[in-house]
Amino acid sequence: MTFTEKLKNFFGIRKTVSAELFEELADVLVEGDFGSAEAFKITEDLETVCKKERIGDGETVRQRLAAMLEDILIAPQAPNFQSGTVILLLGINGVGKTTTAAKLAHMCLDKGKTPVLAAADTFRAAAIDQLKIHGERLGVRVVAHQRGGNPAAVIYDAIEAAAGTGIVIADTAGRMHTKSALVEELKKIDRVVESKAPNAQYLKWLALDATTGRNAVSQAEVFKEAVAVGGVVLTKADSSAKGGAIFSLSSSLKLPVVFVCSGEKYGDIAPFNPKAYARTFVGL
Ligand SMILES: Nc1nc2c(ncn2[C@@H]2O[C@H](COP(=O)(O)OP(=O)(O)OP(=O)(O)O)[C@@H](O)[C@H]2O)c(=O)[nH]1
Ligand SMILES: [Mg+2]
Repeated sequence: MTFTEKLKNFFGIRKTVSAELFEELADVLVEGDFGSAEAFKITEDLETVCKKERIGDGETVRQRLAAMLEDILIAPQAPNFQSGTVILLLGINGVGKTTTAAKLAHMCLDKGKTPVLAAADTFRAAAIDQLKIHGERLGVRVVAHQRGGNPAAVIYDAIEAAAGTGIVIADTAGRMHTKSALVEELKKIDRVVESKAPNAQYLKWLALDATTGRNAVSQAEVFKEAVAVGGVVLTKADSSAKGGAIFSLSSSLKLPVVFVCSGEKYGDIAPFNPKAYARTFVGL
């Protein structure tokens, strides 16, 4: 049973609303990767509202919960792919950074923009080739150096290649947030972009795997602290993730989800919709 099914069942069997329901609900939310303090807070607020409005059936409680959850989520600003934008994708290993870079390039093409992919994962030769293959398929220029090269220099060259009109989409190497040397390297990349394109719209997005659970919050904390990440791309949302950690990104870190990816194809990316996310979370 997926978490959403579990939550759906939880409300389905409740014909009456009692204090126990809210206590149990807090536990269920924690099981769904909600932060525990947040789970207790929201169930308390929910209980207050339900008492005040004399709500007596589980289904209406569920509707109210969905509305409260929606209110927690920060609505992202629709990204504006204006000319000269630099997008830096970062995150831990295997979360879908390279795939997302290709999806964003595809999206730029759709909007009549000229993307330039920067192969700033110089760690593995295969990573450079992976991006080149996407570039060939999409008909998008890929700026790459040799394996082992300086990732900041790759982005520097990509910014030159985009010449202020294209949109640079930089893939970076997967790095554990717990490895400080790797996080330092990211800061260096960030400084180079800031000084090379001081007036450009510069978007730093953290790719987070939807199946990660509470660890997503730790990853976001570290990367936000390091380079002031401004948004999250939630990947692999097609998997049966529990998804409660996303609420903490908004409530504790003030970090909006910008895009949600739900498959491996170029078109499997969509702007984050807080209402849909909150409703799906509770099984509506
Ligand atoms: N189901 C699903 N799979 C995805 C999604 N995004 C990426 N993948 C798959 O996840 C795997 C890793 O994707 P990559 O894009 O290579 O991830 P990465 O973050 O660049 O990985 P490293 O460079 O090794 O750190 C690949 O098999 C992708 O096809 C998604 O939204 N849904
Ligand atoms: Mg990659």
